[in-house]
Amino acid sequence: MTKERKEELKNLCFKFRNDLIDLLYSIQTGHPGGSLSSTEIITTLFFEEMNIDPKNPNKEGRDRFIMSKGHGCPMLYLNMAEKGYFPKEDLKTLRQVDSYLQGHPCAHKTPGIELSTGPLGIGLGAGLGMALGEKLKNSTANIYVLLGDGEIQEGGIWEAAMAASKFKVNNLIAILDNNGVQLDGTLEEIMPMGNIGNKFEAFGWNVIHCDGHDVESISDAINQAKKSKDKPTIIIAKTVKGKGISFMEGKNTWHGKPIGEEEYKLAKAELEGVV
Ligand SMILES: Cc1ncc(C[n+]2csc(CCOP(=O)(O)OP(=O)(O)O)c2C)c(N)n1
Ligand SMILES: [Mg+2]
Repeated sequence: MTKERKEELKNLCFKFRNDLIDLLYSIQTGHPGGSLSSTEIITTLFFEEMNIDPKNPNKEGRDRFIMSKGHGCPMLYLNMAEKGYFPKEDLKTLRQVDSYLQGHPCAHKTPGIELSTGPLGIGLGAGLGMALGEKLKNSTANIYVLLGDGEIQEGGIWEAAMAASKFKVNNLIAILDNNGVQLDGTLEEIMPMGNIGNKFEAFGWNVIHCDGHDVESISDAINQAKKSKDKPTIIIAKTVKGKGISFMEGKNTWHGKPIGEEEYKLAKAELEGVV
């Protein structure tokens, strides 16, 4: 990745963080923590790596993105609006009754959403099905599944992991938003996951580690994943929940709570200090 391109993507991520705070403050609901931790992952996929066409969201042979940790979708919507899937103007309807931008992604309502999610643990199995389907069509499309680290405590994740290695779906690329925090506390407090990379390796996966807040590190990991010949890949992206807003960083209390007026002012001042 050139220095210029890296700078462009970093600026885009900065803008998305800023817009996210405005948006979630304005609607007084939504999930800041897990949206902020996946900013660079989603932006690298949508603006650097994925073969997609917002003007033709169902195009044959397109890459797929599944937001398995569905609660983080405000960041996904910001990326999709910037990309041109729907008007930016509509973002302000987020999580309102009758909006097509629901608090968890809805494939029936929103162009470009490949799978309705919200109940954790379903995205990897669905992604495996899509990966197999693409292989049957001799397509070169890749299926990307964004998982939360609390989410992988769901049993269905490990059933999908077993089957994915059996079926050798090298076009399935899971990315783990490894922020170490879930809804009610840290993973260590709630359900320690031990060495997640070793667990996936034992299930027959190709395991790659990257810095989940460095667009170049994420992009390199994805390009390495694309070279896998006969194994699905998991990219374990080290992240910080609430990244970019100091008082939200690493705090499960910011998983899903409305941003108050003072907190909003503090967050904005902090973001403005960055530029
Ligand atoms: C099956 C299921 N159980 C519980 C929930 C409620 N819930 C929503 S988000 C969340 C925590 C998820 O933590 P993690 O996967 O680490 O997400 P992140 O830290 O990236 O926000 C929980 C328990 C849910 N959505 N689905
Ligand atoms: Mg987490």
